[in-house]
Amino acid sequence: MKLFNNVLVVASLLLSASAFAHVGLGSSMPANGAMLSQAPTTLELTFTAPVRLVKLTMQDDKQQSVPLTLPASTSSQAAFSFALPSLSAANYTVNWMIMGDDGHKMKGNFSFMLHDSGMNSRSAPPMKMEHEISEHTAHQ
Ligand SMILES: [Cu+2]
Repeated sequence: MKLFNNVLVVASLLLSASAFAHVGLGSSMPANGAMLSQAPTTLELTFTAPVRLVKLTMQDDKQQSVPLTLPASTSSQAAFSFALPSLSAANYTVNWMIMGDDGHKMKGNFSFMLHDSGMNSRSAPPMKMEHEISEHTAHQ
């Protein structure tokens, strides 16, 4: 009976995994959770299959939008690149919405942090390379 229950659990896990096997964001530049000390000049998104980018917005943690120009092309592509205006130190969130060739819309977001270059900060925070973005408010 215990074995039977375990088989059921494994089977339902497999089913739910395949239900989420749609196209998604493969990687981005800056990467999700990146801590940058130099402002990026381009934003790159690479999806796991060619998609149409339906919507793309970027905000800092004060809800100020960063203007992005979506590509004019309506054909599907896997990789997108955008020129960024000069960014100031803040936490940024990128929200994307895509439509895959199967007609499914998917959306998601990722975040990265741009730190002050530190030139005029009186006491630099201790070096800590992999803190969570949620921790970041604590060391401001
Ligand atoms: Cu940080």
